[in-house]
Amino acid sequence: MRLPLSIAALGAFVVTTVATPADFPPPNKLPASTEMPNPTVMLDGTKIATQKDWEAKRRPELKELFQHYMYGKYPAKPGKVTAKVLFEDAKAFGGKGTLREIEITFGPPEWPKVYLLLAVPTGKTPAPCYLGPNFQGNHCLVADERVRITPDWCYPGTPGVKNNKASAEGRGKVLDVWPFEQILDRGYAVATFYVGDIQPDRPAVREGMRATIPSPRGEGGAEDETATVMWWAWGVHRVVDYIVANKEIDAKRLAVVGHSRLGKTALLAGALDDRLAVVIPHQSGCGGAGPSRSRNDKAESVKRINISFPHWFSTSFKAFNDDTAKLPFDQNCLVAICGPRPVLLTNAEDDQWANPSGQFDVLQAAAPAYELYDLAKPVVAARMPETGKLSDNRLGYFIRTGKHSMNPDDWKVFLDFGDKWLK
Ligand code: GTR
Repeated sequence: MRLPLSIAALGAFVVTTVATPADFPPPNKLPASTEMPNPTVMLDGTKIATQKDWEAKRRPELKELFQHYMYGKYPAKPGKVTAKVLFEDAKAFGGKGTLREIEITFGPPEWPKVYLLLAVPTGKTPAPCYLGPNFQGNHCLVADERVRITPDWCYPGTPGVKNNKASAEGRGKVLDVWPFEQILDRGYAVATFYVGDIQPDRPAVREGMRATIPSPRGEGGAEDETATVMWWAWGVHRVVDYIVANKEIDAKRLAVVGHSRLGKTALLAGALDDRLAVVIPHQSGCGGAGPSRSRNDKAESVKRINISFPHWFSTSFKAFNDDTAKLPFDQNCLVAICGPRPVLLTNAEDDQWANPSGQFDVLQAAAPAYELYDLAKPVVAARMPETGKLSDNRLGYFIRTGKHSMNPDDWKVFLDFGDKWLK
């Protein structure tokens, strides 16, 4: 069945003809390929040769395929997004910026709200902005005593968290993951929210946005309808709804950033929303910018991630645990959907779990879609750049020494990439 399908919900605002999920075969009936599928070849084998056909046919098809087989359904966009400033400090960070916490409300009153911590550089508005979800809770990221402490489930190991509950002990204890001052110093605004506002990271508990839909519970806590990474990406889009209406921010210059599972989120959020001008999944690994068809035996596999984190991806993704060759896409196709917007994949040598070399392969295998556009060439480096050296092509790459973390050195690279592509 091929139907005119409105994909407005995916942010593309065009009506086009694409295969509907009803056309998609069950996983065991899909053709096998040990190579990453070419993003410019349709599911039925038709080769896409123009930017127009890419945007009208293949890009929408890929968005449907990723929802159907991996992340679950993109939820409807709420009708109205409203914001309330909870506090403001116009002389934050020694006068370098204005800091606010903003309560963002959408949907019916009983739905979760997002608490956005936003800093805007003094005298430099409208400013470009880095935005994304955080693991720790806003109160850990800055010292201001007015920042709200989330009552929701929190990650163990976070400063001040006991029995998965945050406390004032964590205030200002994690200053280098989202280094507000460093970002302001470079002339950018920064906006982040605790990811648990949208969906706390535990399977099979009907809380957060998961509790708002009648989703049957999948096997082992997997979500049949919308999986957790998709909810997180959708939450990022609600922040974008607010940000683009804020006159202090330049709506055309937004970069989405996330680390690890939140890097998976950043990539998905970027792929599904053109308002995000630059996409930076940091150490995102399997289910993010790491290939599902991995050749790195130190890297996390699809099977392993599906067993460890059954709720991150949809039930249908489990069908590929022992046969990733059947996947009708690989993560290169998710990067391709971001095109022609710049994407930067950042990694660390000791973080083989996130598959740094596989991510470079993904970047190269996304290039055919970018090459449909009239862009400066090459869109991607010919080989992986040496450690510590940023390849700032439109499909950019960076690897540093060290381990799995997000720190001010990484932010220097994110900001350098922004200076090239957002200024
Ligand atoms: C790991 C997981 C990775 C990555 C990481 C993180 O345990 O296997 O895929 O997401 O967690 O988010 O820190």
